Amino acid sequence: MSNHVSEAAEQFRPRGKIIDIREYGNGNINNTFLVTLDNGIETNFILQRINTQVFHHPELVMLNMRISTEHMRRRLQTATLIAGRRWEVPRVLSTQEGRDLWLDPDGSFWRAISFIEGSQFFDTIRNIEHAGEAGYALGMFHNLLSDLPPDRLSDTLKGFHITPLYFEHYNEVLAKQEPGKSPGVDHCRQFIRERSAFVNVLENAKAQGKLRLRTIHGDPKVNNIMINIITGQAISIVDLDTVKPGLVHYDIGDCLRSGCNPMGEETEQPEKVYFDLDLCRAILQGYLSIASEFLSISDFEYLYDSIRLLAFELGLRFFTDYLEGNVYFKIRRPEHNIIRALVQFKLTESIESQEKAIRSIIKGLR
Ligand code: GN1
Ligand code: MG
Repeated sequence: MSNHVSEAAEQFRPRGKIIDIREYGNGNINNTFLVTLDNGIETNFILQRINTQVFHHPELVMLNMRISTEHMRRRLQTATLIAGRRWEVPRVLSTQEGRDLWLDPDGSFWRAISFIEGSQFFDTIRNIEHAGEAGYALGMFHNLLSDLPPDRLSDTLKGFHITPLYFEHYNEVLAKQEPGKSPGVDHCRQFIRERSAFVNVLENAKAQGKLRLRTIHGDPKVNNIMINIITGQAISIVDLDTVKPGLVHYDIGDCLRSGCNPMGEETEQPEKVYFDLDLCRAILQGYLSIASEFLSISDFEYLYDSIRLLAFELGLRFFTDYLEGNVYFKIRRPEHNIIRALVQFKLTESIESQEKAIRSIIKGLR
């Protein structure tokens, strides 16, 4: 466990005695812990050490989190959106000095967030109902933030989901050092080469004014969607580090690339990966049931591309990180990032081979 974790937990402890701290979740960037308190009833909170190699301005990350969560909570009080449903917005917890962050003696930043009690997450979608709930959760999130002007938020991660910039960086990494040859490396390089024009699809549409910036989540993968343990309904979407201005297409694409891959993004068997159309339909249905009102015709036109692009982009990011010596994503073995890349590229291929069917699902839901 990281240094200073118990000391950090003490900074945010509202009331009660800390009885347990354990590593929690499967994040690729920050270190996350679940802290359990004994304060009559057992309660938990989430404690995280922010990876400042990735997030250079943790204070702006926290400010974005404050602005967006407060906005969502205000909307929830007036909205008629959730008739009969429970929906929770994670709360930022303060230190005893009233701050959002605690800086430990080694220079690490810590922050704490409320835990959504009575909920659990899954790394893959279990069934059609779960898929619908995942889509609903993202739609709910976009809906609650649809009237928060994106320029109220800072750009806390420059270039995030700007695929042409990832592509440029990939080419720089290649130019610096020719990677050794192996079937995996050769396959990835060719796969990327064949799609070099496609990387611009969303950014071009943005530049042409066809798609506009909104407030987005940035990372709405399946395991960030919290499911009510009893009812199976989605009750929250967590991991708000990347809430910032962006295209909703990044979110929709990311949610689908994550949700429609029944093998999961951490599978060791890339050859078995495929994109599941039934899950795709259910996620989109859940999403559109609450989000279609603010999507334009041209937003719909780019949905297919966003699904294909976000799978491809994540593969490109994993592969680049592999070539660069794993400087961004945490790994558990040396080949981890190239296997992850192969998984996303196989998923991309499966999306491409089902283009017609995916477009017709989208058309049917408009
Ligand atoms: C990272 O740390 P985690 O697991 O929440 C990454 C996402 C990727 C995801 C892939 C800030 O998210 O963009 O989709 O890994 N987050 C950042 O699992 O780069
Ligand atoms: Mg994240």
